Parts: sequence; C-alpha cells; structure tokens
Amino acid sequence: MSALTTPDAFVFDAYGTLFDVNSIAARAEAIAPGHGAAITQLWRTKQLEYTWLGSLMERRHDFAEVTAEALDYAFAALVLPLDAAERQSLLDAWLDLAPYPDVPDALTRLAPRPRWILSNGTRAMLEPLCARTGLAAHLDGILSVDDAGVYKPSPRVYRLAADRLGLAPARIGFVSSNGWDAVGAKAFGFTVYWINRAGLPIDRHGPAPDVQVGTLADVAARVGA
Ligand code: 2OP
Repeated sequence: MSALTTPDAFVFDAYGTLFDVNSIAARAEAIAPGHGAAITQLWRTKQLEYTWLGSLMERRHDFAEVTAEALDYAFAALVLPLDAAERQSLLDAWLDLAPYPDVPDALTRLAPRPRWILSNGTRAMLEPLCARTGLAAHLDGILSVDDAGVYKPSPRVYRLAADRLGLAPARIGFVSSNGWDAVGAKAFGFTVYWINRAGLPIDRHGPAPDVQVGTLADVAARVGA
C-alpha cells in the first residue's frame, strides 16, 4: 500500500492494542507470588482459545464468561488456590486496564477520520473501560463481536465495521497487535496495520498485514497525521 493512500476511517482492536493487558500480570503476581507471568500467559491463551472453540462449536459464551472460564482453567492447571475475592479482583482487572502511553495522542492525530473499536469484549466490559480511561473522548463508537454472534477472526465480525462505517473494506484501516486478528482482518479486505509489540513473526495461515509497526504513534506517522 502506498504511503499516499490513507484510510478514510480507522478500526481498532482493544486488548493488547489500545489497552495494555500486562497490568493483569502484576495483580496475578500479588495473588500468587512467583506465578503471575505463568497465570497471565495461560489465562490469555485459554481465553482466546475458548473464543475460537466457541465460534466453531456454534455455542459461544460472551467474553466475560470466557474470561472467567479461562481464569479457572489457568489456576486449576497450575494447581494454585484462588478464593472468590481474589477471583473477582482478577476479573475486574479487565475493567481497569491502562491505555498504552502513546494511544490518546495517536488517536487525536488520526482525527477527524472516524475511529471505532471492534473487539471480542462485551459492551459491558468495553464501555466503562473507555469511559474511565478517557479514551471514549477519542473514539466515535464501540463495536462488540456480540453484535455478530461469533468471535474474531470470522469475517462476520469485520463486516460489522464495514457496514457501520458504510465504507469498502480497503478504505478502512484496521489496527491490531494480535497477529491472528491482523491476518483475519486482511483476509476480510481491510487495510491492516499490525502493531507487533512483541517482535513476533507474522502468522502464516492467511494474508500478511499491509504494514507492520511498533506502536500506534507509528500508525499515525505512516498516514502523515
Ligand atoms: C480484542 O478483540 C482480540 O482481545 C482482542 O480486543
């Protein structure tokens, strides 16, 4: 994609892209000293795995339910105790995430293009998070996969954004830090910016993103904002 063809609108993944999920590890470490990283990694892996399995089984639970189910799996697999208050504290951490430092300014720079979230999260998870962090002031709206009844990377999810914006997919810039989400969005037809925060190779199961960058500020710079 040439640097001159800038998208007419932007759509953002939430967890790991706009919001830093690493703060969850600190809370897990406080509850289970020495196990915070292992808990968080297994929890996030299972959380996403359950979204894919639920979609394939056509028996999906919403992201709040899946997040709780994955948490219970992680503590059982690691044979660690978890009382009700600690469990609720970890689940509440998803409502208490911080935006990455460069995100508010980068979103401001991308204006006046429409800027929407498209996330696996439920509205009940995303709306208070965007309000509390102030990101709601930099966004034009929130789309949850709940409106499609299936999880990413189903094209029915990405279609939600194209329909809501009334734009051809290629005119929409999709931004995600999750490689599998970036590949799914590219397969749908978006112009895709992969924020490769972890320096990983791109997944090979589908078309590669158009642009690979390190931060959201890099995305704004790429479109001359
Ligand atoms: C999101 O949809 C995949 O967690 C990622 O926000």
